[in-house]
Amino acid sequence: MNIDKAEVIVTSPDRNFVTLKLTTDDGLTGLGDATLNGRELAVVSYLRDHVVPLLLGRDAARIEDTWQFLYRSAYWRRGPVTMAAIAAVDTALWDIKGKAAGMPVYQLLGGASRNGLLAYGHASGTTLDELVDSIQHHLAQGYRAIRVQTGVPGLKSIYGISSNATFEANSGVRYDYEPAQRGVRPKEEDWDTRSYLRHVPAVFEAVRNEFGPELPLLHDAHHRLTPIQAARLGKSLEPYDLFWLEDVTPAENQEALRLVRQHTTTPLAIGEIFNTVWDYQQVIREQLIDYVRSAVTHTGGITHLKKILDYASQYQIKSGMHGPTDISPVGMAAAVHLGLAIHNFGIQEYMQHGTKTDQVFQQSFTWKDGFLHPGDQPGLGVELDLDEAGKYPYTQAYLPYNRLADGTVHDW
Ligand code: GCO
Ligand code: MG
Repeated sequence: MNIDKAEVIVTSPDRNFVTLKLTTDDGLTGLGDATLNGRELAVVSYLRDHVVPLLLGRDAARIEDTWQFLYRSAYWRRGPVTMAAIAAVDTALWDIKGKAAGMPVYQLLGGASRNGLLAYGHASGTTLDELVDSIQHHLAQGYRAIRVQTGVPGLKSIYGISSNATFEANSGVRYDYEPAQRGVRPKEEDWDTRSYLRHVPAVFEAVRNEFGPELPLLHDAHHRLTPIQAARLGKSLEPYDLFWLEDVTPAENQEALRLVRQHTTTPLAIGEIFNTVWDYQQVIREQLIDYVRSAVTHTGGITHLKKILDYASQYQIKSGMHGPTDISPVGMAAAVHLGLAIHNFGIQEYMQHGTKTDQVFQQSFTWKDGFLHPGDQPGLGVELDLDEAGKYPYTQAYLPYNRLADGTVHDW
């Protein structure tokens, strides 16, 4: 079962996606997600120019060996572009192995450890009324855990707040947030940490008063705080019993979390921009976090993320895999198979893709009563419709960035 064909497919139904499709000489196909939001074509080149020539003729059954070969033979290691490319190959090979065995991928990973995956959705509002409406809308759809992002008085636009009218019109999905904007320049947003820190606890108090103590609530600070500011936020949110507080400090400095940890019992999640187990070495060993945020797509695939999560399990740290819409349905399916199989699953982020995306990628994972299940198709259970994909050529898009009032660039 050798790899006979390797195609890199770029499509932009509701947003850009990069997909690797491998075909074996006995006709099996496998898909892998290689989407790196705002830097998509860098991964396309890495795959097309450097990886595809190495794959042709290789034994498709040798997943671990292919991973080690691509990682070690490049000499230049780690980094989001490399790890997204390796992830796509790895995921496609798991898809093929599942199809060859006639089994869904989660069976190959040890079988189901639970009936389904608790998933959280993104509620947001510029005002409290909008936020409450957005939470109600998510609950009505079936979500049983909610990420809460709020506008801050005095700031024009801020991470995590959906501009509903446009998003709904474009994709059919209401009240979900898509940060990448199509265009030739990134959008500039504004930021003020003191206003944010003053405003957020009052919002959580209002949300708890409205929705009661049971509903799991999450919040993403998106890398914006210093360690002492993060410690203060965690402490001030303790009365509202958050499921997690995410990315409180810039992810590059993992030691920062020591200080945060000393001051608060609010659970911490980090890792959506990490790409290997080495990024997690300290935060797992020192038990500085409670949830691993990585996606299969950005962390070298199922093979490598499973190793990270197995390591985390020794410290009672659980999964909280990244699942915004910039993870394609292929990347989502991979996450759902992995999450069903591992023992230390925590929660799965789940933003629904738009209708065009669902036409390009035929998916068999299901979302019912707030829980995801990968389904029982052999492999990952996702197929790519090449004709549909061909209708939507790549469109340049950038993530926004931030400036403070005096013009200084700040973490976004
Ligand atoms: C999340 C993330 C995303 C990222 C996006 C960048 O928690 O879902 O923070 O919203 O900003 O994936 O591409
Ligand atoms: Mg995040």
